[in-house]
Amino acid sequence: MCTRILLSIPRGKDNLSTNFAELVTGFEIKEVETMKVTVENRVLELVEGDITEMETDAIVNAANAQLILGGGVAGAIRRKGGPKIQAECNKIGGTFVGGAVITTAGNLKARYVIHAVGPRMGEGNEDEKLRNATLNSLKLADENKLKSISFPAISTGIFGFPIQRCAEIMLSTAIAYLRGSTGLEKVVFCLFGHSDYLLFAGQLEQETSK
Ligand code: AR6
Repeated sequence: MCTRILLSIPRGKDNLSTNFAELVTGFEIKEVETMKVTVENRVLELVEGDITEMETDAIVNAANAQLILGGGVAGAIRRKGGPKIQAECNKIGGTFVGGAVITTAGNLKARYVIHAVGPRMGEGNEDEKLRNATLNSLKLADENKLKSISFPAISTGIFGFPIQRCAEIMLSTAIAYLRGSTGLEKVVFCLFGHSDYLLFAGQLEQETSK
C-alpha cells in the first residue's frame, strides 16, 4: 500500500508556498519536495524526480540535433516509452540547436514528448540557444493546444552546460512566457537530484521577488 501526504506550508507570500510530500511505502519514508508559484493564474512548479514519471500533457526530452535518443533523459524516455518514439524521431529526421519537435509518447504517462535541442557547452552562443530551446518547446505545446508541460534542466548533463545558468535562463523564459498570451496552465521543472532542485528553488525565489 502506498500513502501520499501533502503538507502546504505558506511562506509569507501570497503566490509562494512549499509543499513537502511524504511518500510512505512499507518501511521506507521518502520525502519529495515541490515548490509552486503562480504567474497570471498559471502554475509554475518545481519537483525533484524522474521526468518519465510525469503526468503532464507533454514531457520535454533533452535531445540532440539528430534526434537520436542517447543517454540521460533521452535514454530514460527510450527505455520506458518504447521504440515508437525513436521511430517518429527518425521520420522527422532532425532539427536545429535551439529548436523543438513533437512526437507521441509511447508507453509513457505523458501524451507527447517535445524534443528540445539544447547547446553543447563550448559550441558558442549557448545562452541564446538554451533560451530558444525552452521558448520553442513552450510555443510547440501551445500550437498543439496542450495545457501542461514538464522540462528537465536541458543541456546540464552530457552537454555540460552549468546548472545555475540553466536555471536562470529556463526559469526567466518560462515566467515571461506565462505572463503573455498562452493556453498553458502548468509548467513543471523536474530536477534530477536534490542539489539541482535546491538550486532551481533558490533561483525561482529570486525570479519571483523581482
Ligand atoms: N529525469 C529528469 N532529469 C534527468 C533524468 C530523468 N530521468 N535523467 C537525467 N536527468 P541529459 P543534455 C537530468 O544528459 O545535457 C543524450 O545522449 C540530468 O541530471 O539528459 O541536454 C541525448 O540524446 C541533467 O541535469 O541532457 C543528447 O545527445 C539534465 O537532465 C544529449 O544526451 C540533462 O541531462 C543531451 O545532453
